[in-house]
Amino acid sequence: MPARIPVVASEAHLAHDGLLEVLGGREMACYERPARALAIQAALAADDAFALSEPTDFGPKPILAIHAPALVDLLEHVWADALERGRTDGTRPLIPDTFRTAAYVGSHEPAALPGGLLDRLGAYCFDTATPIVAGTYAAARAAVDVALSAAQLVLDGARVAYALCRPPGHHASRSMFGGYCFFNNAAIVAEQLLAQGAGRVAICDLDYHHGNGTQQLFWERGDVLYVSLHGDPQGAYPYFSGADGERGAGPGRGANRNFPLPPGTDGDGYLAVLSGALEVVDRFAPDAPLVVSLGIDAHVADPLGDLALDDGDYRRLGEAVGRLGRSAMVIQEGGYAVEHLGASVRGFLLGLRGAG
Ligand code: SP5
Ligand code: ZN
Repeated sequence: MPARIPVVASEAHLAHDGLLEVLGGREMACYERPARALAIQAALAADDAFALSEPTDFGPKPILAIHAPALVDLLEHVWADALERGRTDGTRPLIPDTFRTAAYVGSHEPAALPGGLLDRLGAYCFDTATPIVAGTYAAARAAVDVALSAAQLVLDGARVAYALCRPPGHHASRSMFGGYCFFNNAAIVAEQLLAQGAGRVAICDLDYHHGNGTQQLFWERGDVLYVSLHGDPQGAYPYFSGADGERGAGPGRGANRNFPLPPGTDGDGYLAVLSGALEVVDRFAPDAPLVVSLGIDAHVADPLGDLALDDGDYRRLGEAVGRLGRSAMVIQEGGYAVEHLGASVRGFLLGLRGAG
């Protein structure tokens, strides 16, 4: 029997709950909810091919290698600050209502930010779908520890490890949260691999949505390759990034590759594009384990996506990545068809590890 696949998970995400989002002018229960991670954990715990463990505490330092201190500080203190100032009664999540967009700031920098942290939120957030509650900061910190712990297991010899991160990360950039994401778990892992001696790290992002945060973080970096398959931003969130022509800049020129997919793309169509993306990874020749940002929202049943993969296709995706013959750490991003998450993640990981 092949070695069991390590799975790192934390319970801290359970308190990132009671979430609401505003979509299409409607307030609704947030799609990004604890049941997602619970479903994945239950499916993996029921199979002895997997070995569950808890994360170790890496502290704030690896987060500050990727994110601005002001963002980390804001996320840590905004809930208590809003309570103290009587800006919330604590029964509703915090969602910014006024956004400091580039056009707003214009040329009259530097703008003094308001003292109230709730008022400040819109200077660091890009959507109305990323609610903050009392447990959000601790959950986001734990998700980073989950990702770093899984990475450590691969560095220690596992060929594949899985980080059950919640909240997800790939929409978060240096000074901006959004898209259900607060800290960019995959980017933090990539930076950590470099700090531990790697020279070239590749991130392969299979979430349905473009990882605008990851792209932005490494846009001018030649030491991190970012390759993403996603719904075409001509119609798919996050709308303002993810086109094929976005290839990076300066030393990062060519180290960013986007593969937008038309609505209705099925498993065969996805795999055909994926093989081209994996060739880009292979040519980049990373000298560190592969970092996979895995979303399950390309699934046909996903309420936010418009692609057409099924549970079995995720095993084929894992097999395709496995054929690179590299070790890999898989980091959970999105995926909202809760009843399909367990089987799809399990299939991906088994496919990735391979039979042997
Ligand atoms: C990590 C992740 O998957 N974040 C995704 C965030 C999506 N946020 C809301 C997208 C709104 C798109 N509206 C599409 C409605 C389709 N019925
Ligand atoms: Zn997504």
